[in-house]
Amino acid sequence: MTDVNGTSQHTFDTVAQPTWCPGCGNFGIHTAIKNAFTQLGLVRNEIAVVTGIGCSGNTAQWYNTNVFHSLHGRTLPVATGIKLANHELTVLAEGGDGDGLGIGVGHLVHSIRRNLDITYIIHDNRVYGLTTGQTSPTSVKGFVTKSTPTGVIEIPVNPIALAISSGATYVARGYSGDIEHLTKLIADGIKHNGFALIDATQVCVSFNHANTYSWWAERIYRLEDDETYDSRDKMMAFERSQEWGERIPTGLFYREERATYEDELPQIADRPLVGQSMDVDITELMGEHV
Ligand SMILES: Cc1ncc(C[n+]2csc(CCOP(=O)(O)OP(=O)(O)O)c2C)c(N)n1
Repeated sequence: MTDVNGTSQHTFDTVAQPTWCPGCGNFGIHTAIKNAFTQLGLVRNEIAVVTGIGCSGNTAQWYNTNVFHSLHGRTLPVATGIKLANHELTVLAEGGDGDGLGIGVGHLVHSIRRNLDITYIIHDNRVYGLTTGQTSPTSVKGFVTKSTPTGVIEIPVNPIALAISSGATYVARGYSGDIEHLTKLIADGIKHNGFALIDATQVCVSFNHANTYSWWAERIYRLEDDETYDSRDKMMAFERSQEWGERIPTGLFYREERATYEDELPQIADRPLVGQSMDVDITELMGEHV
C-alpha cells in the first residue's frame, strides 16, 4: 500500500537521522520498535507514537508514523486520550526512566490499572540523559552524578515489581543491545490486548559509566531459557522481579488476559469516538456556566 506521495505505508524511517550519541542504547530500542511494526505488518497511518521529553523522547522525530512529542512525564495521559478517541489505532508510548518513573509515575500506575490497550516502553538508562547526567529514579544507591556528588541515597524504583503489583497484564524487560529479543517482546506487547509495559534497559555512553555494554553482557539472561519459569504465575513473577545483581532476567515476566478499559465502555463499542456524530446541542450545558 502506498500513500499519495507513492511512499510505502510500511516505511517507518524518516529522511532525517537520529542525533543520539554514537553507541547510545536509544538506537537499539528505536530499531526494535520499527522492526516490531514491520513484523506485525502494521500500516503507519494506523499507528500513533507518543513520546515524553528526554533523549529518548526525541525519537518522535524519527518515526514516519503519527507522532505526538508530549510533555515531560505526560506520555500516558496523551496516549490515553488518543486511544479513547480512536481505539482502532495502535498506540505506543515511550519515554525515559525519569519521564515515566519520576515525574510521570502517577500516570503510569493509573494507566496500568485501567488496562488500556497501549504499549509502553521505558528507555531505562538509569540516568537523566538530556539534561546531561543527573540521578534518575532507577539509579542505584551510591550512584555518583552531578546532582548526587556523594552518591544517591535512595534505593531505586523497580519498574517490573511496580507494574506487577499495580495490576499490569503484560510485563517484560528487554535490553537495547539485544535487538532481536527486544523486537519480539515489543511485538508481543503490541499484540497483547491490554497495557503492555516493556522496561527496555539501555546504556547511556555519556552519563552512565556504571551500566556499560560489558556490564549488561555479563549479567543478563533470558527467562525463556529457564524451563521452571511460568509467566502466568504472578507470585513467581514478583519474586523474579527482585533478582538483580550477578544475574539479571530479561524476557516476559508476567502476562494475563483481562478486559481492557476500552472494552468496558459501551459508548465506543460500535465505533470509535472519532467516527461518531458530534451533532450535540450544548447550549443548555453552556448556559449553566455563564
Ligand atoms: C516539567 C519538566 N520538568 C523538567 C524538565 C527538564 N527535563 C527535561 S528531560 C529531563 C529528564 C530526562 O531524563 P529521562 O526522562 O530519564 O530521559 P533520557 O533523557 O535519559 O532519555 C528533565 C528533568 C522538563 N522538560 N519539564
